[in-house]
Amino acid sequence: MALKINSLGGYIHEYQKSVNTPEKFWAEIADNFYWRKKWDKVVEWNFEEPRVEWFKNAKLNITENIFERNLFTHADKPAIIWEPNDPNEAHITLTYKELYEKVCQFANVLKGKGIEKGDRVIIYMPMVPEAAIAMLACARVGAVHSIVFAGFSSSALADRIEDCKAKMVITSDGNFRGTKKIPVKAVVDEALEAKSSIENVIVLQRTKQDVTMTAGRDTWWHEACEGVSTENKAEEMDSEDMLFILYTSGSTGKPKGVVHTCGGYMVYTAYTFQNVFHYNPGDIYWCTADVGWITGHSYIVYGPLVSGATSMMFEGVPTFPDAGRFWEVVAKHKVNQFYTAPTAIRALQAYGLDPVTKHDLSSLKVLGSVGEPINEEAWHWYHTHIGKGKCPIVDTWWQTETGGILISPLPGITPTKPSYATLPLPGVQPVIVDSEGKELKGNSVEGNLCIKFPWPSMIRTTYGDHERCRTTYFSTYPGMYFTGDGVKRDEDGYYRILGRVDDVINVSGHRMGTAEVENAINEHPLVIESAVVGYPHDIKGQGIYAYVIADMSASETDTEEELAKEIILTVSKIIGPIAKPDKVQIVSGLPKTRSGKIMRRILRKVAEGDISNLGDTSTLLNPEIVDELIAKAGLA
Ligand code: 7RM
Repeated sequence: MALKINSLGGYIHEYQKSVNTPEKFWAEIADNFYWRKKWDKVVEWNFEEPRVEWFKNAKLNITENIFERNLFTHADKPAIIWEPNDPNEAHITLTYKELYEKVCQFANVLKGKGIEKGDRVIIYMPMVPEAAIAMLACARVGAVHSIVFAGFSSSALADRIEDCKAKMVITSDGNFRGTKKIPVKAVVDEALEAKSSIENVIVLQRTKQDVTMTAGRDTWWHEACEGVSTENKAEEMDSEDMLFILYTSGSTGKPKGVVHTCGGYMVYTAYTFQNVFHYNPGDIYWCTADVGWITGHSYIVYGPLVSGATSMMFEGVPTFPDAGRFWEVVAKHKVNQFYTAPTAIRALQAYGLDPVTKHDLSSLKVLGSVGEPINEEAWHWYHTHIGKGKCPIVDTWWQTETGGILISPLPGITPTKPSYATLPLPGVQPVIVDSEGKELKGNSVEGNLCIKFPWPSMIRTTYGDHERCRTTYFSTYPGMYFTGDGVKRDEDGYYRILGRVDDVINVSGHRMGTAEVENAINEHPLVIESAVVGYPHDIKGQGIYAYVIADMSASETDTEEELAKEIILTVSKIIGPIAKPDKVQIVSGLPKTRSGKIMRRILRKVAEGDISNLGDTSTLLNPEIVDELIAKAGLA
């Protein structure tokens, strides 16, 4: 594919072309893909409704671009190399031909279970090749997959099933993670206890732990595949037909179903994959994300596989059997591009260099970072000790809603700068606005990050509620997509992402709405009111700090410590362990304005442990509460 930019001049040229003649620019890139029918118009859009259509009336199937288009040249090349949790278990390599047959077979299984184009299918699975097979089989038959990260609780899973009215769940018996065996099917069973739209559950056998199979509803994956043909003709999809829904947290209590469509998503993820990682044929590429997040969708499965790349999938965790596991796997498979999250780098940094120097990392060429701002210290450690000073770091900024990477260095081509995502990729037009929505032009400016022109993989709608898409992303600054992130453009024009400016916190690269966590806390019977804020955390980037007003008199037995523990358990049950507060402070009140709004700024300051600059608290409805907060946080 002639998609790769090879020089700084090439980047500048492509960037200018993408701004001056975007339709010509994207048409030339899209020409490299296999379309059953080409588009009538490259892009049609307005950010008022919003309505965004790319490659209008083109017909395709993304899996034909992965398989049929490449089979003559790629049949025997590895598509997926899967490394299991336990290093003593054998790894699995699936060539493009083998993966193709498995996808076709499972596509036939889906059809046999009555799944048709447009039906929603929930995937709730560990990091095994079958998770990718399930995704691709859905895409093959035109079903819309919605992956729910397997760490979410049964009630979070049930909410998502209900929101998209899914017909099927694909899951596994259990999940190996480090030394743990986590029940997965049992969580699905709990989610399906109440009446739901689910007709069928397909269960992959992975851990061989005991599960209950419900007759008429549940089928084992291997039994469902027995005797099923490995030939399947892909469903014809419109460029703007839905490919998948992925739920993500925002500033309200209820996660939104971000909708991505077929044509633009395919073109953009493949284009950015090849350029940002500088992937060359024969390279082994490894992204450590989970397929439950957008990074797994775009840069483990779709981007790499549409590009004919070899994509590694890892089932385990960075610290099992020891903190050298990532590096052991890099050495074992001679990984060339390695893509992970700052939280993982910081966690491993804490174990020192022994686990690193034991392994031969000389195959590495490019290192990537994603999910949260990477602090300078972690950047340097990654650069020096993992990349041995010779691998460019691509700090990739993007979101579930953007579908693909928007701001990132191109390795070896454009400069890097520690803690900077640096420059927009071709086709991306960022603008910085102040709180009034005035564009801040020129360099050395700081404000809110918006994008003023559409790119092919951008969000199309929030499932079932288009108005919510409009108000969340397109109404704050009319005519622009608002990212929710603060940003600085430095004196050289490089972008540095400063973090969220809304009520979203980023815990270990996972997005959590503070309102979502508050809703969960409020489910505890003794809780009257709660307020959640993020605070700086050495490893996770941000930790979760919960202030809780509780009616202790309603219960004789609870001490504050016991109550805090119960609250943490409640959150774990309602959302999942990733949303557990790191600190719970029981308080008698929350600082409020006279109109009853919680002053989160004060709560954030106390959580940070910084009580200088609390500002004028005298206008509060209850100024005395501030002293109590400070005293209870041990800061007095
Ligand atoms: C890919 C992903 C999106 C939010 C985003 C930012 C933060 C992501 C970076 C980053 C600084 C980065 N999707 N974020 N990447 N902040 N530098 N390179 O993470 O939807 O789960 O999260 O993550 O705040 O808005 S996401």
